[in-house]
Amino acid sequence: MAFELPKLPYDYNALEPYMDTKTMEVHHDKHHAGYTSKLNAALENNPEFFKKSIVEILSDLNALPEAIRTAVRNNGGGYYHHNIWWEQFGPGKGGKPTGVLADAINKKFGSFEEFQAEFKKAALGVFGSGWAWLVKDKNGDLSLVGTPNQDSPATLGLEPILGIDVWEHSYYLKYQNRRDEYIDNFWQVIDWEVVSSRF
Ligand code: MN3
Repeated sequence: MAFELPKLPYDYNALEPYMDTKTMEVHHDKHHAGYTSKLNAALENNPEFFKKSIVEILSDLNALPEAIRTAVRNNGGGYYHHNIWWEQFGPGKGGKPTGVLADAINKKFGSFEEFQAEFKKAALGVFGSGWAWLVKDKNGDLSLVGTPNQDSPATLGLEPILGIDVWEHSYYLKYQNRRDEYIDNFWQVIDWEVVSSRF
């Protein structure tokens, strides 16, 4: 059973004006689709890995034959991260987290606004392509990490709660070099119910 590209859970234009339609089309139908097909191609001759979840695979890259390890690290990471990416947004969302996630954020960062500032710093601090993440460790503690390329928090034993894709393909058509504006607008479309459910 090959890995499948999930359908976008809303229309391509649903996150306008914060994420533009053209970027959504290319990002989902070309980039995410590309990671998916390249992941499947990499695993083709080692089909036993299709029985594992993508998180299980990324959590133990050393279990993979060396010849396909880099391809799976890159494309498996890309596949997994974009699955998380689309799920965490929705039209008309935004606002702030509530409940236990809000409490944990306040405890760790002081306030939601301070968390946003630290998250932005992490996202701006990723040099070149990569992601910034709010993650949970094995003790349930929150922290922020930046990961280059498609390297995964899963490989570090961390669970992603919220991620921002800072590859240029995620924002360049609309924002060009203005990564900071893209990060500021990212909050407008976050579905905190989905994000909270990961915590
Ligand atoms: Mn991307």
